[in-house]
Amino acid sequence: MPATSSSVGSGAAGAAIFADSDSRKYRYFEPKGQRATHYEDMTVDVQPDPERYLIQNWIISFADGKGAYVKQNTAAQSSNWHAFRAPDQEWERTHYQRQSKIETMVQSVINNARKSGAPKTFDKAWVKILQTQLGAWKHAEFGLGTSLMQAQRYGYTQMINNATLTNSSYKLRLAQDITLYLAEIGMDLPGWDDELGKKAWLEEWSKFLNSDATPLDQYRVIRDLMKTVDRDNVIMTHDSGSPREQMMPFWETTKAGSYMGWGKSTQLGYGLGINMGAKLAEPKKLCVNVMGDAAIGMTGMDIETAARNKIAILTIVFNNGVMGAERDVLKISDEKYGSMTVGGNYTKVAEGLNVAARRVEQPGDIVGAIKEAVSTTESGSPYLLEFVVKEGRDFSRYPLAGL
Ligand SMILES: Cc1ncc(C[n+]2csc(CCOP(=O)(O)OP(=O)(O)O)c2C)c(N)n1
Ligand SMILES: [Mg+2]
Repeated sequence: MPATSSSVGSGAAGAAIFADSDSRKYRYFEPKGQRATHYEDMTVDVQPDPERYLIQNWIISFADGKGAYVKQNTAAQSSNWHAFRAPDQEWERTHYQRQSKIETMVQSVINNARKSGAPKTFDKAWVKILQTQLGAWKHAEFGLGTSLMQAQRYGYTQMINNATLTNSSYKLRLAQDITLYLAEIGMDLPGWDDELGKKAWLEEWSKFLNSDATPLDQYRVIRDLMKTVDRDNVIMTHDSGSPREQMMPFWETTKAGSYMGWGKSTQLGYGLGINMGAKLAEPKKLCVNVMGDAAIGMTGMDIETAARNKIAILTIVFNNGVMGAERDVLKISDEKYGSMTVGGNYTKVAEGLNVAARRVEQPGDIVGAIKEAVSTTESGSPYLLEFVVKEGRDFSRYPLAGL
């Protein structure tokens, strides 16, 4: 009779003796070598597969019946994906270990160079190369990293996804390492200008940041907000969706803890709660959440909580009448059901929930409205500022589908 946990009375490993308990063979997979490597132990069969275990086929599938992971997802083909092993055998732990080793190495190279006074002997031409060429290289690495990250979505098995992702992460890390390295050595090199890249980038974006267009440009609102509030005494946050993409690159913090950036695809509307939490923790600071119209649609009634409890937050709504961030991914449902369309008048909603509010449509009114909103929060009441904005899918990042 086979042993079961009830016949044995314990589910602990080793509590029962099975027919093959003493077998020295691997039950689920054949290791490449004599023994399974740690990598194999940790990654093989992490993803159940209809060809091996899921006799009922994929438990989740797309509307057309296509399973979650199908071989056609990737142009790379194999007669046996199960046998795939990444040549570098990387998984999370080795990945973090290697990265931390690299960081330590970079840091000690810099420390040693500093100790020996190396920066003073740097050739001028070499400094130029570091500043411009090496400085440019980080962008290429970043681009490769984000593209690889995107590519893994189309991988067939998690073994492939894992291999692609760890390598993508190395690319992003290298971009970051170059940035940090240049910032670090730049401190020792007279005349070093690590603002060069940033200046060029801001110039490229100035037409949005300084836009007088109507419907308003989100970047113009962010620029004016940044100029108007006392950035030393704020806690900013953004919601999921385009507002995150718009705020993250351009909001310049002046103090640690003054920006709560969060979430890849976090629940829309979450920022409102985060912002109330921030205000409760730091009542003297101006706490601002920048959210889209779909985002406030998810949780917006909670501004009444803020009014009732005198949690004097500032909610900024970018009303573009659409779920802009979903433009690439909701094509069919938008054609069939108009699912992208959202919107309404959030100023009226706010007023109905006892929150003072103002709807802004003209660029010249932005600053005045922000000042009015801030002074209301200073008097202890929440405020909602609604900006009527363009759809706005112009993000400062490499184009990737889905947010
Ligand atoms: C509860 C929830 N539903 C769906 C999503 C997926 N999602 C991410 S962004 C987005 C649209 C955001 O629209 P909006 O808040 O209006 O911002 P916009 O991109 O239009 O500026 C959706 C539906 C999510 N993150 N959370
Ligand atoms: Mg929207």
